[in-house]
Amino acid sequence: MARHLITSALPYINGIKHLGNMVGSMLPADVYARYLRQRDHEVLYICATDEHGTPAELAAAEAGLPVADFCAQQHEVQRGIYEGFDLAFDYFGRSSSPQNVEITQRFARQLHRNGFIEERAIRQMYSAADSRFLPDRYIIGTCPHCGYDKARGDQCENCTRVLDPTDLIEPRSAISGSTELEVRETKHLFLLQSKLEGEVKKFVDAHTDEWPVLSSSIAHKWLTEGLQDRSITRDLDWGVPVPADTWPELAAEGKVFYVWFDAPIEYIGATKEWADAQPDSRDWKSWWYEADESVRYTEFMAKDNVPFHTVMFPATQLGTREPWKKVDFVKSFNWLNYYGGKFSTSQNRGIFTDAALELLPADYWRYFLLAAAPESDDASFSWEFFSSVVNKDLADTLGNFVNRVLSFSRKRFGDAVPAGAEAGEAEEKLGREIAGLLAEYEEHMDALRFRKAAAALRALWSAGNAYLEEKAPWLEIKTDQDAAALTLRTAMNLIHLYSVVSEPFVPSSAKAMRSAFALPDDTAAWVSADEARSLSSVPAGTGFTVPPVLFQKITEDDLESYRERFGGEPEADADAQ
Ligand code: B3M
Ligand code: ZN
Repeated sequence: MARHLITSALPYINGIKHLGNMVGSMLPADVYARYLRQRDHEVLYICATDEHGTPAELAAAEAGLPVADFCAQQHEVQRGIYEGFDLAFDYFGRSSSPQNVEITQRFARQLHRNGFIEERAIRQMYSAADSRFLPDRYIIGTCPHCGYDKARGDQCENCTRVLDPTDLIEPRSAISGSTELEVRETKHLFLLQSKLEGEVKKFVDAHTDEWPVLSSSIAHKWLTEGLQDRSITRDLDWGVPVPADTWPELAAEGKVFYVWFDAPIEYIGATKEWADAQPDSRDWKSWWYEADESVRYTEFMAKDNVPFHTVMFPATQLGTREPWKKVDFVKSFNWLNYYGGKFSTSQNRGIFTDAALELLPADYWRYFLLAAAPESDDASFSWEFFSSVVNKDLADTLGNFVNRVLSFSRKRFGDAVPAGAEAGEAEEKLGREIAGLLAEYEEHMDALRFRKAAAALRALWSAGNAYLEEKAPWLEIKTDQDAAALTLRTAMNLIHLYSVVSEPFVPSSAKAMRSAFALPDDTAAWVSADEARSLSSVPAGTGFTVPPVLFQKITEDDLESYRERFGGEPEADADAQ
């Protein structure tokens, strides 16, 4: 059995995330982690809040709180929301943890020892209007590559290229809008990525065939442009301090590491937080340090994060000359748009994760987001699309099947699974079909193709409906009780199978389905092909209850009120975050 290390891009602390963030990182990682656990793999799914940097400082200032308090509070808020989404992290840490400070400083010392960090005097943008040095992302201007006019100084989110603020055409302060930017000299640490370019290229090349095109093409695009040495320190109060034992002068000036330097290291930091939090203090190193071949590391992220994970973090790891575990598979996502425009944190447009949960249970969102996952291209959210998926797939196909079968059987045969006739040709055909669809579903899950996996899952649900329509137990019962009982027993076995295979997508509904049956010691352990074919894991005589309706349909009235509350038609050119 493999040991699966899974991480999803760390949600930034400055505000509540929207559904586009959710579908591009944490949700698919959770689905994959749940699936692998059900298949009896050892899984460690790690995530954390990304807490350092200017946006955190500014958001704290706006909230009138010291930044440490603000982060502690927002961490709890985000944690609560992810719990509401049923994200089963093994640990949800904080990049401001002492563990991350320690490991980040250790990385920096090692990189320095090996000649990959250099101190350089640089000229940096200083905004007189704001009386401060402006961090890269607080300088906005026109992207020299694609012409996007709201590119940030660290990266253009339109073409994903990583930028330097001095690359921008017509730069201005994002805080005050002032164009009165003056250049001042200050010292910073630089990561000499140019020296590591060959090694990073070798690393990326070794994975190109396996990674999704989106991941490898972004990595290659970045490598083709050549790896630049990058400044990895900032003049901020909030961050991992530059270690005084190695750089006394910079430490005395209060320099901290750039947030993108310590954030990926927090994947390791959070694993140590997890280990330290266990009463028997677990082993974190076997996942990360001199990990053996059995550890497979999969990362989940949206496309703008790909350069940092495929190039910059591997460069950082390689340059330590220590045996850190590097990523095996980078699963990346395009954007989920809102009515064709962009979800926007800054403009409060689209649906935020807290509001989503106030409206409807997590399973509705989980299933919809994955069924419409922006894998091969950007995808677009609309309330009409959302409600048609929920109503058709969840309410009509899955939910209705479960309630119809269980209530009908209860009415005719009482509160235990009826025995009825021996399985016949129709059941054999059904079993073969289910086993085939299950294999298809597994294939997509193993390959992390979530949209296709959702389609295969839906096909499994539909096969049950087709069987039920064909056998029509409500007619059979008029002439042949045993035939009707066989149909219902088979359908109940399908419900149990659905409860297992649907668990990664809709965990709480899956649990409700599974617990309809009085099966002692029943677990969500994965079904084998044989079990799928024979459809007999719920034997005749098993007691059952009829669960409340699993999925409520979204009505026209609901739609109307959602559109009104969230707005249906954003302007096409509004900027995004
Ligand atoms: N926090 C995502 C972002 O804010 C960033 C991910 C870090 S992953 C190490 O764009
Ligand atoms: Zn651009």
